[in-house]
Amino acid sequence: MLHTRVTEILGIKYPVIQGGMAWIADANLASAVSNAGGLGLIASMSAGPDWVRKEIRKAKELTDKPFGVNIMLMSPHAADVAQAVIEEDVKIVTTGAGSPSPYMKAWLKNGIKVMPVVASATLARLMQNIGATCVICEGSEAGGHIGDLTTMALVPQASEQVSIPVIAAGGIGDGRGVAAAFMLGAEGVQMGTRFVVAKECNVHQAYKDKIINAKDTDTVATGKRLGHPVRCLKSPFSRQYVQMENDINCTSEQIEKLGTGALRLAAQEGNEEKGCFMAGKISGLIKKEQTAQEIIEEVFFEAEQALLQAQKWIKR
Ligand code: TUI
Repeated sequence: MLHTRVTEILGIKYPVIQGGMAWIADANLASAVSNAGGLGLIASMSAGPDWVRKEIRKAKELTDKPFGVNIMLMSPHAADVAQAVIEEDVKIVTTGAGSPSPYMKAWLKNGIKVMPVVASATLARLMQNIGATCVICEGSEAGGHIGDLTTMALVPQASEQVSIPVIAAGGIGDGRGVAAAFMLGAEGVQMGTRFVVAKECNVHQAYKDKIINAKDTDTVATGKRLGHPVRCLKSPFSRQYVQMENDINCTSEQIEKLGTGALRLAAQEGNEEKGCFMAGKISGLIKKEQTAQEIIEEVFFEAEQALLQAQKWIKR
């Protein structure tokens, strides 16, 4: 059993949290992960507070275990969702794609544990200073909106800068990844892509098949020119996007327009031409659909084996 400050603080069995994946992480997936002993998350993405309230109430019916809500700070509805989680008595919030500082005081006053996703050690320290419970350090191997540092470089540097627990994210898809993250200073992990192929994940089957059939070099970071890189699987969409980014005659507005709605097309419709299939660099390792419970139990069995067997390298 891996027991850390993360399992203790969050009241969960395994030190794993599910990524707050837009258009993917709903009450069904979140409750399945929580029931399996991890921390499930509902992704608020760009949805309004009413949708988020509905999913929170659904999750409360599906699990009596802790779960949280991920708030995407670039969303036009971020402030309303930040208030809705207080009113719905959510106990744990993770944030992404920006700084949660405008909402921090209100959340902490209401006893909410806040775990911001950051892409740098500097921001990790800043989050600790404003009251974060843990910090999720996400490397650029992750799917979706990414920073610049890799998990390998970010996690040890952030671990040196903060005393709160570090949760590693980006490029972790099996027990070896968990063991490696722990060696870098993490006390928990976040997995996104591996949970996309969970049986309880309602994403379109084509999305799951694309991850299962992907090889190691099948992801690409789009959106660098617009200043918000997004990692997704290579596809007709990503090829056109990159082509437009490299074309000086294409305006930022034209590129932005291509991306609008592309994630929904992938997640809900499995649209192979126009969909943006966000996924991490670890996609090539993911080979089958499993229940959330099978995923978590397998990953942590492997992690314990890896950590125990690491002793074999030491010669006394
Ligand atoms: O947020 C994510 N992943 C996401 S959000 C998303 S929706 C979206 N779609 C299209 C374009 C942009 C977003 C899809 N995937 N992960 C967490 C994360 N947060 N990664 C990086 C960051 C981050 C970046 C900058 C956190 C803080 C930050 O701070 C900058 C600042 O405000 O100082």
